Amino acid sequence: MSEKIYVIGHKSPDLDTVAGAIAYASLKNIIEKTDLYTPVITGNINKETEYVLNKFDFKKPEILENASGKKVVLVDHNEFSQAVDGIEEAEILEVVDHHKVNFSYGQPISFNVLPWGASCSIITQKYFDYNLEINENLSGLMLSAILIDTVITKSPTCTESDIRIIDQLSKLSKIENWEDFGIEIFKIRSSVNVLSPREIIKSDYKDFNTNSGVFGVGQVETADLDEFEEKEDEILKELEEIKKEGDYHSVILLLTDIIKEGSKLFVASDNKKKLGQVFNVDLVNNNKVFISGLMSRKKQVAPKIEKSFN
Ligand SMILES: [Mn+2]
Repeated sequence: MSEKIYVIGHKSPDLDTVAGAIAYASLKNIIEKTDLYTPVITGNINKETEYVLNKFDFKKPEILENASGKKVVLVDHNEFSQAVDGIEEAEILEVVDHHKVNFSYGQPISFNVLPWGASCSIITQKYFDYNLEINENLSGLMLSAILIDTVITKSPTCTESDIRIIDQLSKLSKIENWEDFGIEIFKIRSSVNVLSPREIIKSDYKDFNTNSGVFGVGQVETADLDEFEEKEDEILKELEEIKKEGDYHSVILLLTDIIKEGSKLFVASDNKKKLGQVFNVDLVNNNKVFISGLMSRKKQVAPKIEKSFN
């Protein structure tokens, strides 16, 4: 028996990472006429991912704790700081992603990065390129992931290609009104009453390295910011805790309101003045502030902080 090839997304798996691993493993198995490609995840999945997997009849992928010595394909990330433990000792065969590139590897590999709104858009396009059929459930799964990653096309990361693919998948999955369907998934994501402040911050959370240390950014999209009002103080306290534990210079939560199209920024930071300057707001006297039009961690938050703290 040949060795399994693990298709895996980033830590703190979100829907695009999980759906991307499932869809890409299945595509690779078809085109290479094998069953060695196996979708796996780095840890527990969030609520909307569980909901979508159930809805479209997919099993939750197994958790791979450590990739050391294993063959892997990376989807939806390329930075080692966001990858499964043991990645330094893994054999990386391929990367399919839509994030900024921070990757170097000692071998020539297939490296597919496009500046699109979701990994699942890139993977859907690959199915089209190979003329492969995408069944109703797989279409629904990938459509859901693209809707979440592009904030129902409202994120500045969303491209014309994503919108075309959303339309195509919506036909294939027989989900006619994808906007309503997107809001349905976001409502599940932000039923906050049952979530602890830490779960809110960590449900979709990423670390970034700079010359002046590490910062972390969590993001939660919601159809109603007011739902979070009662938890704001606890969220700020928890950010301070996480900052201490992880030796961060800053930890940030973006609560993104998909209807108002802006985000409330919550911060714990050693340098609130500098961080405030990044966004043109006062964070010295306020640990939270609403910024209109701020929707994307990837485009509007992480690169700006990296630039200013490097
Ligand atoms: Mn993604």
